[in-house]
Amino acid sequence: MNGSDITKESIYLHRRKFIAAAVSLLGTSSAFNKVLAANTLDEQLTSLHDITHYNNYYEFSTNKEAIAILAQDLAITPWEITIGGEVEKPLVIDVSQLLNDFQSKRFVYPLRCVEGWSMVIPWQGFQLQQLLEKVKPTANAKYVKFNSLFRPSEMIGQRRNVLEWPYVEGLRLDEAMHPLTILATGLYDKPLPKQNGAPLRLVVPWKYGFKSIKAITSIELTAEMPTTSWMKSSPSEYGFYANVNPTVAHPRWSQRREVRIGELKKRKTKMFNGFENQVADLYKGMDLEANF
Ligand SMILES: Nc1nc2c(c(=O)[nH]1)N[C@H]1C(S)=C(S)[C@@H](COP(=O)(O)O)O[C@H]1N2
Ligand SMILES: [Mo]
Repeated sequence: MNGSDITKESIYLHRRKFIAAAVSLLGTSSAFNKVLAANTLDEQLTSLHDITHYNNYYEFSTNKEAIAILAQDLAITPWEITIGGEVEKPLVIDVSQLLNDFQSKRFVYPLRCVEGWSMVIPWQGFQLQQLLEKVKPTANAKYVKFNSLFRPSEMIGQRRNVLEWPYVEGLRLDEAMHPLTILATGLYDKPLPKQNGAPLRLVVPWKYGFKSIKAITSIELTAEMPTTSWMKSSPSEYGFYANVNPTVAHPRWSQRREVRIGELKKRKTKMFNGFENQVADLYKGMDLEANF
């Protein structure tokens, strides 16, 4: 084969791939097209060092810089995950099997903590939707409840009642099924660091960071809205929805601005953390101030 044939063939193959990709996009929901756009978020990534040394993980400590050290004592193999409640096909699976079953992709998302700082994190993971489809939610399922690990022998922050343990979070089923909602298994092309919630954590990019629960051990589909750890600890400050919203202040501070870790000047916080086009429909007709 001569050089020009090779060129022709590679152009041909390229075209074939392009057409195949275009066809598969046409065949999927517009929501998924928007996810692709989100995946290529054109913002500078926060450094790996900052992502792994400035953490919130109360099971270990309320000191952000201490978590990178304290979390290394956590044993993460084996790690069983239970998925049950209002589902037709409950599942108990080791996380290593889960990683085999679902192919990981890259999702670059901003993470906005309710405290007023943010980072841009290149996650690896898969859509929660894929896992939920596998267990087949029943018609009664309206919410998804997530539990974190309770193991005070290794999670020394659990020896104090700073929160009710285990850490519990929840989503409405349609939020959980949204294509932007992922289970993260890695970041920066490496397995998920322990301080970031290894081996499996939720990431919901349009909500405040506390919804993105780390070290998940069980997922339960429910008919009733679950009460989360933060709702229990301070119901007037932390609601169930926790959508990023610059116009709804926290009772003790404004949410209009945020510090991107690594920068000096504050940025304006964006509605739904920049994902308004993709998620606003979920809350049509809802009072976002009352449902904070
Ligand atoms: N289990 C558990 N998950 C958690 C937390 C926690 O204390 N325990 N903190 C939350 C908060 S407040 C934030 S801002 C993010 C921080 O994630 P990161 O440390 O990976 O940046 O994790 C969230 N998930
Ligand atoms: Mo947070």
